[in-house]
Amino acid sequence: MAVSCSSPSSELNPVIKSDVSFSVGTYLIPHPKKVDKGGEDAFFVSNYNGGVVAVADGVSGWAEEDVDPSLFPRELMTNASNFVGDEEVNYDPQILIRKAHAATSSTGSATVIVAMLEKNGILKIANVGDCGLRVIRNGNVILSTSPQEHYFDCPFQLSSERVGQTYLDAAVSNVELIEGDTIVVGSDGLFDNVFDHEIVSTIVGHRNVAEAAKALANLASNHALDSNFDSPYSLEARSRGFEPPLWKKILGMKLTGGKLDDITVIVGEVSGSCLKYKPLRNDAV
Ligand SMILES: [Mn+2]
Repeated sequence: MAVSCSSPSSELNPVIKSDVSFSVGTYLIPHPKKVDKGGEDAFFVSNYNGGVVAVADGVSGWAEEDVDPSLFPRELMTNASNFVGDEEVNYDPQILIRKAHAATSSTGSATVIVAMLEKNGILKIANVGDCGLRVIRNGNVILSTSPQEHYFDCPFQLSSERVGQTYLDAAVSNVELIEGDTIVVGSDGLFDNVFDHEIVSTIVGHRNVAEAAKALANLASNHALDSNFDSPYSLEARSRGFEPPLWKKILGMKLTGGKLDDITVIVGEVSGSCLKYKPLRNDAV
C-alpha cells in the first residue's frame, strides 16, 4: 500500500530517499494443550530505528526434565528487547542474539529469529533454528529464510547448556526493503501449517497488519487441527521417509495433517515517513 505524500512542488524539489519504518501487527495462538500458561513461544516488537521484530520458540522437550519450556524464550526476548539500543549491539541482530543469550539465566532452550529494519530500508535478519521470515513484494515472496536443524524435528537452538548453538550459528541475511513491502515473521507453528502461497494470498487480502496477523494465525491453527490437511509439515515428513500409522496404512491413507504447536505471527508493512521531498534553497518564498 503506497503512502501518499503531498508535496507543494515535486517538480522543483529533488526526491531524496524516504526514511522507512514498520507498521506491525502480532498474533499468538498457544498450543491447545498449553493455553492456560500461554504456550511456549515468545516475541517482542520495538519501534526503535526502523523497527525490530523477534520471535523465540521454547523447546518443549524440557518439560520432561521438569523445566517450564516457556521460561527460557521469554527471558531471552525480554533481554533482547532491553538490548535493542545497546551501543555494543550496534543494531546488528546477530550481536543482539549474543548479548540476549549471555544475559539469559533460565534453564531451557529456544529457536530464535531477529529482524531489524534500518531507516534506509535495509532489513538485517539473524536466525537460529526453524522460526522463519518471508518478504512479500507485489504478491511474490522475494526472500525466505531456511530452517536449520540437526535432524527432522530437532532444530538448531540457543540453550542454557553447552550442547546448544550460539549466535555464531545464526543464518544471517540482509535485504533492502521498499515502501509497500510486507514481512511475515513467525514460529514454526506458522510455517509447518501454512504454505507460502497461502501466506501471500492472506497478506494480499488484508490491508490491516493486525488483521493479517490474526488471519494467518487462525489459518495455521485450523490447518494444525485438520488431520486431512496435507500441510508443509506432513509433506516434509513424507519426503524424509516417515510412514503413517499402521491403521492408516491399512486403509490406504497417507501421512497427512497439520502440526499442533504454538503459533506466533508478526506482520510488518514498510511505510515511508513522508519526508521524501527536500526543499531547494532557492525555493524559499
Ligand atoms: Mn514451535
